[in-house]
Amino acid sequence: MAEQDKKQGIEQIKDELRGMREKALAEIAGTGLLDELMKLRLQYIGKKGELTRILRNMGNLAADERPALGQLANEVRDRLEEALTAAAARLQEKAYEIQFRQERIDVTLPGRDRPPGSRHPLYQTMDEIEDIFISMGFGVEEGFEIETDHYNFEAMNMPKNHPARDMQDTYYINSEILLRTHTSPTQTRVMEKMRPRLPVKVIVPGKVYRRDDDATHSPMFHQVEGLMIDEGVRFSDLKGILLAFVRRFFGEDQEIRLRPSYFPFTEPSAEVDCRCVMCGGKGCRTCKGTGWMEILGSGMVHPNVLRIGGYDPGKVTGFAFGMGVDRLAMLKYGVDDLRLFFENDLRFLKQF
Ligand code: 2U9
Repeated sequence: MAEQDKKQGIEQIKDELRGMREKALAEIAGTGLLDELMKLRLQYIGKKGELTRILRNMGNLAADERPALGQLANEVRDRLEEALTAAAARLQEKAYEIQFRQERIDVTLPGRDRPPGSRHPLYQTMDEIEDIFISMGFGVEEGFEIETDHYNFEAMNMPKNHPARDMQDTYYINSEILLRTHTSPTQTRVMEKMRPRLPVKVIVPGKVYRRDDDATHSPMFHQVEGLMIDEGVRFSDLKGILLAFVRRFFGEDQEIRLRPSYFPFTEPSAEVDCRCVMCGGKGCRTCKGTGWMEILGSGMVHPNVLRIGGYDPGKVTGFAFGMGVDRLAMLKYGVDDLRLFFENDLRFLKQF
């Protein structure tokens, strides 16, 4: 009788295992969520799960019966493990499919328009001026916009109380430091760096500052200044270089005219005119009927300026010139208000 009980016991447990297997397989097949699969794994074959609970009754069985039950339990565990793994792979595959569908990029959509920028007309003009002088053997140097009183004025033959200092309404930072009113300080720095080597042949483009603001004056504007020092440099060299420049910049049919002038840092000095670009020299509103437009200042470097820069005015001579880039750009492109260059309205800038 006891034997019969045990027989029933083992068959009962086996049935229970098989029942559990079928129920678990159905639930695994039925779930659509990875989270749920994890729960089913714990519920059926986890340490505290169904399988463990059913096998707890194995204690009542005879030792020789246990292996057969152990084998079935292992088969059931392996079968469920296999089903769980397969289901997980299937669900992962489905999740990827959804993710790929959501993240799909339509490569046939038109691209976003990013219109290219362009160089500012003032700097196009500056580049052009630089290229012309580079082709004639000049180097290009950019100095500091914040300068000392010494380099901006003293070294340019304008000692304190010199009347020419009034002509240049200066932004002072303190009594010795200022915003440069011309690019000349850089030329003196170049001379100091170069000496005693010859020739010195350099142009200096850059921003300069003066307290001024109307249709033809801006508190910040642009200059290109040039300097050439060597033994035997003559006024005719200056004239030749400037004529070559004007012809390259405004056209090969150009002429220049030099008028005597005064600058503290050159002696003699001359203002340079070229034929009016609007009327070609016939006379119009732009040139006030004269047929000529003023475009440059120039002269032979003053002996004091050479001396301060470290060169002996008894041995070498030099010429210098200065031009306002903003004014040249206005003339070249027929712009009648300087302020257009500084407003950065794209409707204006796009025309260059
Ligand atoms: C050194 C020696 C001499 C530079 C020069 C001018 C004449 C001149 C103006 C033109 C239009 C300034 O922008 S503007 O208003 N410049 O007339 N500039 S000679 O002379 C120098 C420079 C450096 C060492």
